[in-house]
Amino acid sequence: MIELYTANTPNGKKISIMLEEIGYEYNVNTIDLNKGDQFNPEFKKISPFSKIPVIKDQENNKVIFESGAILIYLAEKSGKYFDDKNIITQWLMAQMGYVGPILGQHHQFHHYNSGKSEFGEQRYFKISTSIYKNLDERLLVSKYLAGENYSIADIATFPWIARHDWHDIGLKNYKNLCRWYLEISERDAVIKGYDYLSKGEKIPKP
Ligand SMILES: N[C@@H](CCC(=O)N[C@@H](CS)C(=O)NCC(=O)O)C(=O)O
Repeated sequence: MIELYTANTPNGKKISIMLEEIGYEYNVNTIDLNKGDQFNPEFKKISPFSKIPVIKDQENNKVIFESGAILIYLAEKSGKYFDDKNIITQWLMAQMGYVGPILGQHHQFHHYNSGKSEFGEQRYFKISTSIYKNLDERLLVSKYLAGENYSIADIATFPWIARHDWHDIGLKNYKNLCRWYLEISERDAVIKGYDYLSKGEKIPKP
């Protein structure tokens, strides 16, 4: 059994999707980020930067924070979605260090705080658009991000692209990215992991 400490965000959904993909039992512990649960001293003991997601593996009491590290841990434990480690690690790290942080800033300036900083809005819109283009180019020559097989790199990237309705970049205009997105959004585990609170939350259509 895996204890999952999470919230309804792209980084959180990466892990519920992975847990569904590998068929592990898990118990959801909701961290209410609006109420500041992440700053609770008990939570900080398992999450040094006060961020979700975190897991605790009840089988061995291991605690893992950072979504990329959690995906690697679960992939190694289950033996799934991490076959070609070198290439998968590159695409996973690109998501962790670039795609997620930039789209996260785009959410801040364009979605949550629009009108507050023209510079911020333009800067992150421009870089986010180039991320769509770069992912689209990759998916023209590769079925999945890291090659022919679905991997933890796709699982890490998918929930960020699932916020395309906030991005206003036009997912439909990026045919290969759209093809990848639609295919992944039809996977049973992805549908279930996306709606990990069982509230009927649907994956946004392109
Ligand atoms: N690099 C971290 C980022 C985690 C992260 O930024 N989590 C956000 C939600 S998506 C969070 O916990 N925010 C709470 C806060 O900043 O107070 C990871 O991928 O796990």
